[in-house]
Amino acid sequence: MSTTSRRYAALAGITAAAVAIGIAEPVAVLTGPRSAPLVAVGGAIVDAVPESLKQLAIDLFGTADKIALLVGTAVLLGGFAALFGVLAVRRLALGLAGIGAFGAIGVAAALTRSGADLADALPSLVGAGLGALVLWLFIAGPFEMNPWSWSPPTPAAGPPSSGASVPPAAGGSVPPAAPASGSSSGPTAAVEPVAPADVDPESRRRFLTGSGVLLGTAVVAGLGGRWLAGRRGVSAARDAIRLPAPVAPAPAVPGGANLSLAQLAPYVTPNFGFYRIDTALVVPQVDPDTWRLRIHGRVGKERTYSYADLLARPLVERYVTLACVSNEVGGDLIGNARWLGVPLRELLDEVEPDDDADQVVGRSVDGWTCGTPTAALRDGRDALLAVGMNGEPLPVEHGFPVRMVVPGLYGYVSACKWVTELELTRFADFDAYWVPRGWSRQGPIKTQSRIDTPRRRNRLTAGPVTVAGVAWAQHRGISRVEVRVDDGQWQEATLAPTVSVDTWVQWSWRWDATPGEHRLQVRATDATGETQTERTQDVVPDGATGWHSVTVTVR
Ligand SMILES: Nc1nc2c(c(=O)[nH]1)N[C@H]1C(S)=C(S)[C@@H](COP(=O)(O)O)O[C@H]1N2
Ligand SMILES: [Mo]
Repeated sequence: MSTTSRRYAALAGITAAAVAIGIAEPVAVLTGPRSAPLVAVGGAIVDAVPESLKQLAIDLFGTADKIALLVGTAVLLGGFAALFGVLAVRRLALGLAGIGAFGAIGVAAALTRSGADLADALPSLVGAGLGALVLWLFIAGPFEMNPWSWSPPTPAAGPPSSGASVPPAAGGSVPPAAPASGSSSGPTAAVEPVAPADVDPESRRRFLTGSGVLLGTAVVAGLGGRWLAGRRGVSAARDAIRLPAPVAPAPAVPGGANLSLAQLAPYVTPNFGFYRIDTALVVPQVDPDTWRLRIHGRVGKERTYSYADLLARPLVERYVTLACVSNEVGGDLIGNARWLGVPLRELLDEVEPDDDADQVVGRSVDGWTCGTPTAALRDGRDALLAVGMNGEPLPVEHGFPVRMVVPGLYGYVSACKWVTELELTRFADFDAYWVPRGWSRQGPIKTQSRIDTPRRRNRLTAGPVTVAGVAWAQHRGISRVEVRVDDGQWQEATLAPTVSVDTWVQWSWRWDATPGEHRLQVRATDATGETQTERTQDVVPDGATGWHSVTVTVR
């Protein structure tokens, strides 16, 4: 097979795959975005890949890891599709089998997502069916496009797929030697395609126009489907919500809590800049009108609450700093917001948990789970079933309509977004999502500190330089932050005021910088008197440790 024919064949395969995936998107508008094959397969990959790989993806792409995964999946798929096209020229059944296999993978992925029903198979089925049709059109159908099935003048060597569509007159241009180079692997094998010079220009034009039109259709259908799905989302319902005022408002942020330095994270993280971590490839769209929270399991009285039930209760508002266990030393997977919600303690009191129910499993609408110690939800800390974030209904990607927020615990064991179920159980009986994937059952936040300014590439001049950053030990509080330069004496930094022990605190230190390269280091001590350990530990299994350092050059 010539390189040129192989390229055409690959294009036919890619076009077929693009049609399959593109057309599946508008179908998924009916069956739900998670049933679209690309998202379903991507989601299955997210759940299946080893933790180390996932961490690598977060390291490489940060919070763009999902886009990277979708693009990666699409590129890989394109490669296979090209291969199927080439195979199809040799034997159509092989190409069709390839598309069928991928359709089956799409169906399997869509059906094994939690909460899936049979209809979720539809986008992959329709897509694979149309993809197969396109491949057939190009390779052997009425739209059959040369060059590969070019019919040599001698009928004996004619491939079975070359039909009446080959213009007989053009046959005269085929050099008589061409059939001699043909494969002899049986009646279904295509003859070795002729050189590009022998391609019927009419046929080639038709081929390129056809694949161009189909590729365009696939892109329009794909993007159109996504757009439609977005319009069917819950942003309109969210916009219509007016949250009641809290009966217990958050304490005012004390003046000076925010040092307002250019590179320093603001004391309150705006919603648009708040880090986002979750396993959801498409953001769950949960209608607040039909949303329910069921609290059940090892309880005396199982209860179910609606969104209106929650809003009718006395709401409290609290600043709580959320942190991700995957945050590296010096990393930015941490943010502080003002959360409005119902104290979880009150809801748990109403269901009367059994004494041995030491774990509360929060379950999201997409099946993700976290396991929180029941004690942490009942010991008086401000653990909330949150409906508001910084004065707005929860942003959709931060868990709309309702999520959990628990001061002092990493998000993976406590901060269930799109929560729809709380199950009282025991740690001995159930492992939540990340536990079998190598993470610790218990996830108390470790004392940490970060230098936000100066940064490595800043141009510094000798003289006074403000070194500043944040430190956190949620629910214990920070009592001291120290900085040192080039392994010198630890110097005590000034702590800015803070709202409560549940949030981070800004700190600053005046450095009399001298010319040369210097290493700045920071460490914090929590209110129990324990100083952050120097020992470095990776984020797995229960959070990174070590001192953050920044090396700068002063002129
Ligand atoms: N439904 C759901 N909730 C989730 C997660 C998830 O994957 N799915 N990830 C958790 C993790 S690991 C963290 S750190 C926080 C992050 O919350 P944010 O995205 O609002 O910052 O959400 C938690 N809640
Ligand atoms: Mo996390």
